[in-house]
Amino acid sequence: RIIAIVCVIIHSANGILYPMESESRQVKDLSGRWRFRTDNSSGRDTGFQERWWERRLAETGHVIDMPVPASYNDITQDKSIRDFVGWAWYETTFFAPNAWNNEVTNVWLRVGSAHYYAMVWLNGEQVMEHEGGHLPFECDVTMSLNFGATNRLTIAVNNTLTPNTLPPGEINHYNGKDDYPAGYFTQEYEFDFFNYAGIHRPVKLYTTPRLRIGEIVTSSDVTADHASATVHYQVTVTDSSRVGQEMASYNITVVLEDSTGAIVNKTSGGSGSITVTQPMLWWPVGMHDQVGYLYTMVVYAGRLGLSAPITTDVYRLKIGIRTVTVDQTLKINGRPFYVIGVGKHEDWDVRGKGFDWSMVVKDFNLLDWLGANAFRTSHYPYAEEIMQMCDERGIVVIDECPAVGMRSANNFVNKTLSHHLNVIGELVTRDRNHPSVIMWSVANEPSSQLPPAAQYFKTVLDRARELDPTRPATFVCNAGYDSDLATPYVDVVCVNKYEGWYDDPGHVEVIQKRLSYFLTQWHEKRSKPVIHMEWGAGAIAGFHSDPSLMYTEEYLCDVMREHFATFDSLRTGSNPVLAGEMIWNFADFATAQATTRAYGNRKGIFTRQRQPKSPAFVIRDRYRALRNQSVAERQTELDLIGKHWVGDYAFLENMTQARLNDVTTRLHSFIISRYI
Ligand code: BDP
Repeated sequence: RIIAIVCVIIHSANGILYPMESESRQVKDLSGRWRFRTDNSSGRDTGFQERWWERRLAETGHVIDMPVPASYNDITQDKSIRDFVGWAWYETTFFAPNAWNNEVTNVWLRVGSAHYYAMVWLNGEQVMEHEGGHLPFECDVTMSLNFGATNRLTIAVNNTLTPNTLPPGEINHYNGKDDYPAGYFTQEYEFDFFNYAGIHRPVKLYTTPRLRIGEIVTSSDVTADHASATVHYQVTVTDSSRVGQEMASYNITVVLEDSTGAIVNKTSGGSGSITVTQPMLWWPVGMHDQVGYLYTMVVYAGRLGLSAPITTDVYRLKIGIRTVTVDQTLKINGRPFYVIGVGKHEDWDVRGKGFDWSMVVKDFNLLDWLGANAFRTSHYPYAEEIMQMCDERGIVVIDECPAVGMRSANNFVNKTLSHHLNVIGELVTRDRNHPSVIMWSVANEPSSQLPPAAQYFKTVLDRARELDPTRPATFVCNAGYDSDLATPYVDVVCVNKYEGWYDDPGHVEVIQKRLSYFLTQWHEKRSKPVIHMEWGAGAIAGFHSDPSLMYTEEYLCDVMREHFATFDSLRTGSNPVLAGEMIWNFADFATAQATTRAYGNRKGIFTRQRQPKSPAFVIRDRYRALRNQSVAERQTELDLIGKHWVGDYAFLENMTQARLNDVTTRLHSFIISRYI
């Protein structure tokens, strides 16, 4: 058997603030070149029998260099490492400064993510265990560190998927099949991306005072005229030096600063609210000229001293003031928001799913080049650094759980459900302060036509809304509108359909009729806004034909034009069917090897190396036009109608005549379409 996973989760999902430096906190990044070996024993359990964590990994056998963060699969020339299933062992050493060794400092070890199951030892002592890739875990390692000396950190990760992991998978053993090699097995899964494994995000040490800020939860309300906002907050403080003793009275001060660092307002107490008059709202690209405006909430925590409060911890959290609501359509700050986005993957050459700033910044530049205003973290939570960039760049995020490939009834059982609820807890706790996150997606394409799916998804969607009442929740559906059982519980209907590809392959001439029928049916059936979350076609860069044929760049261009015509007929009017569109996929990506995949999935509008295929220019024309149109409309609405025509035309003076004409024309047609 390959590994029975038995464990106790030691880490706490309760408060997992991103490690930030401040006057009371230091961060030490352990990224770099680690030592690595796979456990190739037939049970993959020699590492546990021989207790590899108790000595230097090099003493247990041959070790190789392995970068962290990175997936290990594509780093070497060794096929057995690319396709390895089971326990892979990592080790690094680091120095813990003496300055950290004092009565008032705690040191935390935080793993940004490790796929799929991870066990962590520090100097031979087990300190953590965590199930699930894509989300961080951490613990207090103060008592396990050698201060003023070298420390050995060992992390074992196991990429084995079972019917109850998220995502699920299965190990197929070929025992008794004489025509296969002895002990042969394969890992199978129903999702369409390669199951990259390893330590995917940075491993960090950070210090906090013993009395520290553990958790900050924020949300905001904005008045209809946008003239005033209220920022609500809740701060949890913990004091590890006083566990089991009567807690001291904490002093918590919360200061809100604008983007220049000027103080907007301040208050004190563990929970409360701050009023902001004339707030700078957080807007996504395309809705306003001021995109991604962020305030900084500075939280000071300490004890009440005899004469004055003694501050021990300071944490700065970037927040955006904005609301998300759903009625007939999706609204940000009370204005209709139309999603023009992409489905993505964390997937790059060589490093696989490993976090890499060059790739991340490049992707954001491409999103801007495209004119996109959103993406979905298909099909798992992305790195926190990516979420921070979305906040700053005004890119809206639909934040997804790693529940993809739930295709059989044995995925909808209590064991999976309880893990799913944990994952939602970890995800919401990690991401709820990001203004860019406008909706939770609890799964992608589960078999929601199966009877257990109804109660299952009601439970997980309710959990998401219970943990975060400020955002809508959904899952992405590819069951039929007449067979799905779980969309009654979503706030926005999100559907995938590949018209012209999986449906009617090669027949672009039927796309408009069929797609329009399909989306309208969903809208009528559920009376909720609909986002077409995945559509597209395979296009291999450099394949050309006219008339277009499947797999050529021209074919995807044709598929796009037909979709755009349909989308335009459904996104306008007083009760629009469509609230958004997301092309699948931003870039080509690695998948499991299959006869239906030619060196991965080729539906990207960019190659895996991030070069544009010709469809990228087609979509760019559309997204940029929609984005600009929407800027002009919203700006007009805010600046003119929002002020009730009271004559504040100062902003017009700075416009060129051409821009003025443009705004005037758009304003005219906008008012006619919206108000007359
Ligand atoms: C959809 C899945 C997505 C796949 C895509 C495809 O949600 O993960 O990559 O199909 O087949 O069904 O390209």
